[in-house]
Amino acid sequence: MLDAFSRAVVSADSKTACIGGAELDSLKSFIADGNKRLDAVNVIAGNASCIVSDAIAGMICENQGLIQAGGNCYPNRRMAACLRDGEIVLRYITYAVLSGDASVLEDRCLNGLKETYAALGVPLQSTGRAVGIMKASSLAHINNNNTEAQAGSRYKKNEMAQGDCSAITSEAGSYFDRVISALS
Ligand SMILES: CCC1=C(C)/C(=C/C2=NC(=C\c3[nH]c(/C=C4\NC(=O)[C@H](C)[C@H]4CC)c(C)c3CCC(=O)O)/C(CCC(=O)O)=C2C)NC1=O
Repeated sequence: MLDAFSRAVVSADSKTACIGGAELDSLKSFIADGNKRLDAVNVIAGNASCIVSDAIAGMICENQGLIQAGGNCYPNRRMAACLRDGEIVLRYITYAVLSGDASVLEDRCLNGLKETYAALGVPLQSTGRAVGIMKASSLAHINNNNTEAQAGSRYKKNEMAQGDCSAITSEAGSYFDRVISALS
């Protein structure tokens, strides 16, 4: 498992080189923008149960066969496993956002997941859709532009500093995209 710092060390060591200019510049911005990263993690983790349950509900709403006999969210035991998997995926994404590196997500969550799902008959496309909804909702939370229209009675305005979140948004988005592509 790597993070932005250990990744720089591993990459320098593989070239038998000292940590140099470009690597230090990228670490400098990692530190300078650290509070944005912490806010992003906090806002996803703090809204995780809402983000997960909304995504699974949305996935089922669009494909109700999932909760009928023969569907992979039927009976409740499977529904619970699906919600749990949504939480697992989102949790590993928060770890990746925190460390600025996807390896924790790749190694501990995605490695072998597609094969596991294939063996269990868990539909990959539906999982991808749920992850896509979690992505939209998480990125809205990072940018603090989640709305009452989207969230209904569960709407919660997040208290955090306003600023340019474009870099952390696209980085966080890339971790969701990794999950989707690992499952397709
Ligand atoms: C550390 C990381 C980690 C991951 C990622 C993980 C995933 C994981 N999901 C599983 C099952 C499952 N996963 C789902 C998920 C879904 N079904 C659907 O229709 C939806 C599309 C989707 C939810 C979005 C379901 C229904 C099962 C149970 C399948 C079965 O027992 O038939 C299983 C099989 C064992 C079990 O049931 O607990 C594993 C290992 N476990 C882990 O420890």
